[in-house]
Formats: sequence, structure tokens, C-alpha cells
Amino acid sequence: MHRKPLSLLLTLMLVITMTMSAKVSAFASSYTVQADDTLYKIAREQLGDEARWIEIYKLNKDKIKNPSAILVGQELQLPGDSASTENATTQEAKADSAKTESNTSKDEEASFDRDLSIKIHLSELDFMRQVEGPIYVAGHKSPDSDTVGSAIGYAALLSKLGIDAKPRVFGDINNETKFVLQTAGLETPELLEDASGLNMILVDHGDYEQSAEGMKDANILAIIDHHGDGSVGTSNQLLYEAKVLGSTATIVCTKYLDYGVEPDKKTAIAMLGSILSDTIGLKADTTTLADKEAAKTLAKIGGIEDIDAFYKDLYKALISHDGMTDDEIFFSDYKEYEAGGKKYSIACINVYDEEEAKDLVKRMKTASAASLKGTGMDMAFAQISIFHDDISVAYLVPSDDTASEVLKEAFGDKATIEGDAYILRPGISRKKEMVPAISDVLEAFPKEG
Ligand SMILES: [Mn+2]
Repeated sequence: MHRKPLSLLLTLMLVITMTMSAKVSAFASSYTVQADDTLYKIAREQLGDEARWIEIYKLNKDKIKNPSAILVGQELQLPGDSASTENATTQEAKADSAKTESNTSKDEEASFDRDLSIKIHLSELDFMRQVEGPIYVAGHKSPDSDTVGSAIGYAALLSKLGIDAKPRVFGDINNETKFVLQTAGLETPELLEDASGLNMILVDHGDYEQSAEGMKDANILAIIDHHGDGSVGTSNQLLYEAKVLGSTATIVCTKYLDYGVEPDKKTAIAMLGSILSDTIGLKADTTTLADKEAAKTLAKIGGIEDIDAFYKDLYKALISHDGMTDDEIFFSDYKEYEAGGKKYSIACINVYDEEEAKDLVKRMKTASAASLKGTGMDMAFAQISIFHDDISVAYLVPSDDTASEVLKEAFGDKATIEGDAYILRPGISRKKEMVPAISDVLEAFPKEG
């Protein structure tokens, strides 16, 4: 029992000491991190120049693991507000190198280069800080996962740098992107229908044709794209970043590195989805080392352990027909042709496995037969394909008996017939094999009347 007063006293002394040291450090210009603070914001508000965030970072390197993720309540030392920042930095560098003359001076040089590189890159955003109102970041119409993930990633990056940027979409997102956003725990960006008069940043496209209404009357600040030079022209200052990489999200990822910040977990997953979608799971010819490295880094930040498994789920979601009617499925990738005086159509449908293919055969038989009236076609075909990993199968479904005869003539010797479907292994391409074979048969048919 007699120990209690002693421990109380000790605690009291400790509290007093802590309070005093806090006070002392407060006089030596310290700052307690508040909610929504960034190093940039603190530098802007406390030092009058956000570019000086690097000085705060250097002074507090022992406490700040990631300059883009400072903790609320953290006590940060601020540099003396002598007019010459150059001086403070030089003195600090001198003190540092005096402390450790040997190997570490090399590290200091390297870190100086890195800081300078970040500062130089950050300066390219200066003009964006002058605009009034929010800046909207959006990809092309008929948004895919790269367009959506790049918009989310770039808007999040600018936000981290203290710029008021928000992601937007120019249309409904597809099932694959829905899956990515769900995995990331992100909301679908709001729909933007008319860009007139708004501050805009375009990602993953640079064409008015692929952009929202009113884009010609928008204030376009930046274009980040991996396609060719688009039709968007502006006499205003424009940050134009075009790189020959597999996805726009990879370019955005390089911007994070340029500015020395790290995406948060949700953003990282969205951007990983972008890269995998555009590079077909890092297997497309357009895939670069940058795409692979960016994907690896983003997967790590996003806590995605198996990139291949994640891509498989993406692909399954992309080709899933959840919530679609038979007509919507039939017309989702539908094309019309003519040969030997006959008009015909081929609808391509991708599925993940044979179970799904078999389920769709009956439904597409009905849908293709029903399509003839409205489209004025003489016959219609549905081509249901399974094409991933090393599986390659095509289920060809004719609209009626005439169409069935054409299929028999064209593929009878290669196909196995199961109910209404002609099954080909390996599968075929609509453009390179299906169309020429059917056209050949129709041209050989004797013309009626
Ligand atoms: Mn893209």
C-alpha cells in the first residue's frame, strides 16, 4: 500500500515534465497534426510556402514513415522561419554531414537528388492551384476499368497534393469495373454529363468524340493518356503527359513516384484493376516493364496477394451477364453482314465455362430467331466463346433450320453437334474464320427466283 503514493508522485512528475517539454517544443515552433492535414497544407499555413513540406519532412524523418500519411496528433518540429530556406537546408545538411563523414554522406546526396526531383515535378502542378472551383478528372465514354481507375487514381493523387480534384465518369461502368470498385471498397464516381465551363482533366483519352458533351467549352488543364495524340486542342496552359505504356493507370502510378507520395489501399486496388484490365492480366503485347512493376507495387499496397487470381476474377466479372436480358446479351457485340444476296448477323458472346455456354445456347437460339424480324436479316448466328488460359471453344448457334444448314455446310466436318449447337475446338475468330466460312457457303448457294 505504501507504494501507491510514490507511484502517483512519479506519474505526476512525469506529467509535469511532459507538459513542460511540450511547452518548450511549442516555443521552438512545433506543430500538432490535425485531421485532414498534409505536409503540404502545414507548410502552406505555417511557413507560407507549400514547397517547404520537404523541410518539415527532413526535420521529422524519424517520426514520418510516409510523407503522405502523417498521423493526427503527431508532434512535428517546424523549421525556423528564417527568410532564407536555402540557408536552413544548407545548415542542416552541413550538420548532418559533420555527424557522419563516412558512407552516409553518399546517402545524403542521393536523398537531395530525390527531393530536388520531387520539387521539380511538383512545380508542374503550380498552375492548377490558381484555378477556381473543383477540378474534375474523367476518362472516356463507355468507361472501362482503366478509364475509371486512372480517374480515381489521379484525382486522389492531386487531392493528396492539396488540389481540389474529384473523379467523374461519362457513362455507366461495366461489370468488371463494378467488381474492382467493390473489391477496393470505393463508390462509383459520379456521372458527369456536360463539361461546359468546368475545370477538366482527361485521362485515358484525348478526343472530343470520346469525351463528354460540352468538352469544347471546358477548361481543360491536363491530358494523361497512353493513346495517340487526340483531337483536343487548347491554347491554355496544358499538362500533357503521354507515355507508351500498357495502361493510363501505369502513367498515374509513375506520377505518384514523381511527387514522392503513395496511393492509399483503395486507390491502389482501383489502379491495379486498371492495369490488369488494359494489359489482359499483364499478357497483352502492349505490356511493359513499367506496367508489371506498377502492378506489383499496387498489389502490395492494396493487399492483393495473388495478381493472377485477381485478374481471373476481373475477367469473370467482365464477361458475366448478371442482370442482362437475353436480348441485351445477344446485341451486346452484334454485327451484320451480306453475302450471296443474303443478309446475316453474328452475335459474339464470351462466357467463362461450358456450363454457362450450354445455358446460353437455348436462350441465344430464341434471341437470334426473334432478332430476324426487327433487323431484317435472313438468318442470324450466335457465337458463344470460351477463351482464356488454354481453353478455346466456340458454340455456334443458328437462328433456324436454314442457318443450321449453312453451319453444317461451313463447319460440319470439324464440329461436334450437341442439341442446337455446333461446337468447335479450338474456337474461332468471328472476323477471320466465321464470316469468311459463312459468306463462302452463302455465295455458293443457288440464288432463289
Ligand atoms: Mn486505357
